[in-house]
Amino acid sequence: MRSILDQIRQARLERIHAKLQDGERLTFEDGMRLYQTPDLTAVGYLANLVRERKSGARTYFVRNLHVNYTNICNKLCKFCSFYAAPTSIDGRGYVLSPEEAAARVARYDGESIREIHMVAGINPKLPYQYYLDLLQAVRAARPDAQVKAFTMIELAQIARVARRPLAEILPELKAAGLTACPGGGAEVFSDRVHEELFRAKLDNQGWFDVARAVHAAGIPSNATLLYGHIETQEEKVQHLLHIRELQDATSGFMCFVPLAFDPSRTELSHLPVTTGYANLREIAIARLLLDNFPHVKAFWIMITPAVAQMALWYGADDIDGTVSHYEITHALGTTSHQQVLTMAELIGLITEVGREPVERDALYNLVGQEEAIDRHPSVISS
Ligand code: V47
Repeated sequence: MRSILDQIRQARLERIHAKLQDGERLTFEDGMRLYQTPDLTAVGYLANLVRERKSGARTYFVRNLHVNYTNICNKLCKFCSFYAAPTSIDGRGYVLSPEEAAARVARYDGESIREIHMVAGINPKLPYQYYLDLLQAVRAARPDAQVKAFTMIELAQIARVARRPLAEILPELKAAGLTACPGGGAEVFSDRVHEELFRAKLDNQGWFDVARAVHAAGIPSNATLLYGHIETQEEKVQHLLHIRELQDATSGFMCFVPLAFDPSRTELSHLPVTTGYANLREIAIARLLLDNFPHVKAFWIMITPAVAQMALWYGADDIDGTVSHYEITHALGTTSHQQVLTMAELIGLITEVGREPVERDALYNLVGQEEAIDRHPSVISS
């Protein structure tokens, strides 16, 4: 009978396996090899070794909800179905006032919410004070929840309208309630893809500069990769290595989130949706290349609960959360557009596959326990 070691040998992953056993860092060539082998079981086995070394059987989840405060956006990214252009006259564009955003959050009064995930379009009309008021209003409505808000793109815009350097405004945003930042806006760090799909958006170097400033201000963040559109395997490996390099410098990233591209209602609607195979492979390869990231997330809302559950054996140790109200996209290839999981469903998904559910807050502190294992370095120092 063929063992997993035979399989690793046949997939020509022996060298990578040996490196992982020795705690040696993987290279660009290793990343390419991982993409080129069709044997996902072998790649997943390796990713699971790293996952278990870092987190054991623990699978993190958070009781969270999403607020998208405006869909008006001047970046016109070809992969996005969420935005309404500032010039659009179809009436789809909206902006939530700080009070309206607070009212959305307050709707969940009586339910335990630990993280409010707040991202939106780049709306050129919003002044600096709006963002401070928004944070304060949401925070006041749910003082028990932490606010994880604003991608690097939004932060660049906030500094632009404030007409002040980021290093100056970040402490003010923090004082107003900003606890952490989500990973979005990174897309793929490739000048070619930037030019093709999101030309008007902050360039790759700009994203890194903002992330560096955010981490220097003691605000941890996530990082993402948007895959499944026009990117190449080389570009994805480069993307992961760039992020790994920045993490070496700042230690400010908590979690990596591969985001599966949903082509529906976008300018790229002719492209197919990503497969379960591709989604598991992205998670596994990210886990293997990003040796300095504490966590890798399976974002169930995009890849479906069924695939996210499998991902817990392919490198992911975080399954996001109960997520109420996600507007950016819907779960791929589904007609149900399931956007909420109850706690019981989420915990059931985790335990069914022999993993241990662990409730966390936005900073990966354990909820309901005195001690925070896995506390993030930049959180301790902040
Ligand atoms: O930057 C836009 C992506 C991101 C599409 O940090 C799309 O925990 C798929 O930041 N298909 C925003 N993705 C969302 C984001 C995020 C989401 C979940 C978890 C976390 C986290 C962060 O959504 C954008 C872009 O990469 N996006 N359009 C689309 N059609």
